[in-house]
Amino acid sequence: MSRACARGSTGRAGGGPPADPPDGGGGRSGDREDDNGNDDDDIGKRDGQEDAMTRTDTQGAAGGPERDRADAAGGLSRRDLLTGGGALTAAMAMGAVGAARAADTPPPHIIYIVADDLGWADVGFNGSDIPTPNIDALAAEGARLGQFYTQPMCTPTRAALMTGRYPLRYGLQTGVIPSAGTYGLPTDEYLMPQALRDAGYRTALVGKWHLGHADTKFWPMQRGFDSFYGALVGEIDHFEHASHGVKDWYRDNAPLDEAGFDNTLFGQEAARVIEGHDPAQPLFIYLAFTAPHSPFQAPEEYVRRFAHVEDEQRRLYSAMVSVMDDEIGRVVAALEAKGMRENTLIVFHSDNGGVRDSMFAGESKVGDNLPASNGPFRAGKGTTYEGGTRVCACVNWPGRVRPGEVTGMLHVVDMLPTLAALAGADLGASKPLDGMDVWAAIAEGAETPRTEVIYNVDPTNGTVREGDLKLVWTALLPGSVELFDIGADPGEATNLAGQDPETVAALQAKVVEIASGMAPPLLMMEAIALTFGAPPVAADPATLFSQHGG
Ligand SMILES: [Ca+2]
Repeated sequence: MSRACARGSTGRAGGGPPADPPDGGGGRSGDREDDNGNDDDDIGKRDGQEDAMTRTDTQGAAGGPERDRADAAGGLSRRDLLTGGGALTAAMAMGAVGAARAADTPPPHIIYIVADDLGWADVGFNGSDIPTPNIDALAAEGARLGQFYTQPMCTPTRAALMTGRYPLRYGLQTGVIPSAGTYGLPTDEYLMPQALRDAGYRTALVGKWHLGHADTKFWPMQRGFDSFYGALVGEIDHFEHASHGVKDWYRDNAPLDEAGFDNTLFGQEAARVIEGHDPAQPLFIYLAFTAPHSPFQAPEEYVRRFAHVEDEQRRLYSAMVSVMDDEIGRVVAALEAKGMRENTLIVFHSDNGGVRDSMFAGESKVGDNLPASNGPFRAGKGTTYEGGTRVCACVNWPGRVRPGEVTGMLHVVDMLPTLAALAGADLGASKPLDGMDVWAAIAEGAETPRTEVIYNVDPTNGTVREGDLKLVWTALLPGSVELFDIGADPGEATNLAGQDPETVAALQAKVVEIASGMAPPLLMMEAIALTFGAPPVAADPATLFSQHGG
């Protein structure tokens, strides 16, 4: 079992930053030792099959008694998996994983698409009445992920994706970075674009970042992206490209002033990047739409498509989803025109569930009749119920991902080690990963190696799942304890806590253990600093007593 797998559970072996953290430009440092003093040659290599591709000397030459015994039994010995002599057999045994890692196969281009606050049931492939033919085509010809989990909100999910680590490890487990926030994803984390760039990829962020904006050290091009086009904060006016009247629209590190609906511009830009790309170099585009996040806005021609939808918010929300779907179609067409489609892995998922409580809609004013649908799942964004964390998701790579539904548990932290293995990227500079390589589950429908999920642990809530049993422990007074059997009751309708106190106690102990090791939430630390460290703000004399006629 790889180091990543061994640490894929609640345990976080070791800790502390790498001896030589990557610099802001994603520079790659040399060999280093891991927390246990081991050379890092194997770190980031996920499974036996990778060893099979690369090792030829660890166990001696292929052959000899052990190999003979395995051959006689018609099976694979451990040595088969550890020696170059067993590479072909191991690749066959591992199916697409081995195939994807074969030396004569170039690493895939990767288009990683994230929607913002999209409800689980708001894509055609999950039964929506909003037509999403382009996304549906990716899902139909690829793997639909039936239990793909994210964090409950934007910033934490994006951080988990970039790092392969739960946000509670580095202080992003609570809330999102607000427009007034000064913190960001800590710069000693080694991010997906750094790893892929170090492996030879061209890396482009098109869309929303939301991992730090107040200091340029947090910006995307300082974190591993070769180019950046889009917005830094979490919520902008989709036409004005501004938050609270402050422009938030950039090309690379320079502000940009242009007209247009942001999600249309994102699709156009991604297509432009593809059109201008030399296919000989692997390409990574992180395409992070702002649709269908509030404020609910869309170009008029899209709103007209949904004139039959009576509710105004649902009409606008549907129009936003439709724009995103069209733009995904534009991107796929650009890949086809460039002859890149066959070797391009496309991932699509939402960053969290649809909003079902206006408290989590963001800074925009929204009406009570919230438009997103999470289908059978309880609640939505901002909560650790399934509606907030189990998101619509699919993965497509022609000929490499077997069409069908993948039913096992997967988490967004798994995507970094999974993509790194496909890309031949080394994660030796990463801190201990929570994610694990889940490619065999995605590509072949193999059993997922993930047996548990930490939905989140922060000072207000601890939610963990082992197997099908999920504890939702709300610590914020007056508090509540709920236990659900997700397999039998995915809608979380029946609280089993009273019937199974032993499981509750065991999962609570686990939450407490995780909480005792977590990093302090940066949002709360900033609030405390504001409380005790900020200069006083004097009231404007012109407004004093104005309401009292003074
Ligand atoms: Ca979001």
